[in-house]
Amino acid sequence: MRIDIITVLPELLESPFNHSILKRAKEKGLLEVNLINLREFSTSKQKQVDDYQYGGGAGMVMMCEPISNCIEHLKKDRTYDEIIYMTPDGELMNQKMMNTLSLRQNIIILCGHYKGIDERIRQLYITKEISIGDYVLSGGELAAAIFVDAVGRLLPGVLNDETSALFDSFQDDMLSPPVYTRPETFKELKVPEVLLSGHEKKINEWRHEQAIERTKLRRPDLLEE
Ligand code: 6GU
Repeated sequence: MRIDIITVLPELLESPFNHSILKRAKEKGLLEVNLINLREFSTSKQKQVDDYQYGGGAGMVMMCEPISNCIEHLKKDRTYDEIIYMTPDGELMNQKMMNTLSLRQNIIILCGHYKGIDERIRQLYITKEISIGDYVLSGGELAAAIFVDAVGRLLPGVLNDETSALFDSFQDDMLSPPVYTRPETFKELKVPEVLLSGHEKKINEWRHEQAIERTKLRRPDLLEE
């Protein structure tokens, strides 16, 4: 998978993909992340990318031309399966969406800033709009980083048995059961007996029950779906 991220703050995204699982994904050639500085596609001398909004009101709007120039430039080299705009008024990100998008080959992610982007860019180019939650960030970059992490770890070959995505929270619309490691007793708290039993069937049953219990308590909305 190749992800091209269009941003006015490439520095903000230089580190997040160079550690742990995503680093391995890149080293294995399974994931390529490119940062594109939107300012380089501005046609003005001052490298302007935003302007006052028509109709008045506080807050700048990201202009059409630099974004259009940038996307057209990228499209010369390859076709994109998806051009995603990260925005608080987009569709709420969830695991199902990540599973689907992890099957794409080439993706552009456009990070919004200020009051957002000119509506015509959304009409002309954007194929999907994603929000990471009901709160407002100062820009789409950190949301884009979350997207790349969530999708990158699902690419075939990225995770091994130890880190398998099969049993993730949300993968079956359920939260994960509690987990324990050594020591057996910590500050008088014991690891549940069944996990020490070596009885695989009982352990799996216990984990399943705990997952249901935890989901009922914390996220009953997941069970209703
Ligand atoms: Cl994708 N962008 C911004 N700026 N704020 C957000 C968001 C995205 N998702 C939730 N809040």
